[in-house]
Amino acid sequence: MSLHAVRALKHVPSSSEDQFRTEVFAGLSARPRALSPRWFYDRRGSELFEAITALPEYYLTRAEYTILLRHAAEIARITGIGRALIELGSGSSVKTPLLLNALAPSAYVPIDISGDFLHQSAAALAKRFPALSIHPVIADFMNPFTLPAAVRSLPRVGYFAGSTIGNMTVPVAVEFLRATARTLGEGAFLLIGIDRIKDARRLVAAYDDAQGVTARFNLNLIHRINRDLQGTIPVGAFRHAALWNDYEARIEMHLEAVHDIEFRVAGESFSIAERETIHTESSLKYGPREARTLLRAGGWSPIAEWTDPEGLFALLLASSPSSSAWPQ
Ligand code: AVJ
Repeated sequence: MSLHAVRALKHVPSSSEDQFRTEVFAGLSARPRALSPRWFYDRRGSELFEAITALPEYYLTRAEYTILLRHAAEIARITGIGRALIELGSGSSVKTPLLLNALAPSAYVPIDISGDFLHQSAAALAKRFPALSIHPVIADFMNPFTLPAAVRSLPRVGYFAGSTIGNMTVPVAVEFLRATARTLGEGAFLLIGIDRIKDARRLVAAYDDAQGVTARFNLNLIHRINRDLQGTIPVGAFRHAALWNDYEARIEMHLEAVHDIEFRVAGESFSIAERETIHTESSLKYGPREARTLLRAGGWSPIAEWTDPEGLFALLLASSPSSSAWPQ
């Protein structure tokens, strides 16, 4: 590379800021307007999400924790101990130790797109589990990635917590599951948390809590646009809206304009009319059979599942068939 090229690169904004601007322009120009929920998670957004997981209305994290508390030993009896544990989208700090204790993995591979967060949580786990060999990988697990050499010869179990799969459309979820099956290889297990369809009021309350933490989480996206993309959006002109879309079986979060607004983002002008919304997140929910069908479509065979006592949330265990297995 020539010196000139190196200099030029220094002035190119970081690729993620570039991508953020491109997606915000596209999302605000589209109809309906929509932004990807992955932009929620700047530092403040990650803190707000942590606060959400402790809310009385947000049952998901507590339910999954309860399931692991009660059933981790049984999970370990099925998978066996000593596998490599590959956590997709790590940082579920409270749940991971329960699995580490039960599965006694010979290696732990947390995978996350945010390097900062990844190294911070890996360091915390290293303190708690000094004998555990930890190999953090910075990657977007939606794209193919290679596992660290240290775990290549070990049998694997993947963990995808929190019903994060709910943020994906069904075709994207299927593609993700297939890519994960390829990465984890033959004879692997996948442990995946999937939130269930339930009473609409219960669902909406989980995404529109009384303390307004989820509202702040949603509105933080406006603050982020203003900060990172020199936006002039009046934050008070938007309100948080959460609704249950029964036909699509998903919770939708929107930012709804409370009056007509005009603003600029990175030099571009935009206008939004009163009551128009920006769709910021979809969180798909699955019934028991639908969840199993989703896993099968993604190349996995469901073999066991557990729920919390109220049946709000499910943790499913699936296996990736070895190539010699005849489909049953
Ligand atoms: C992290 C995607 C599982 O959809 O429940 C929580 C994110 N959004 N409250 C979810 C979220 C609003 C969460 N996931």
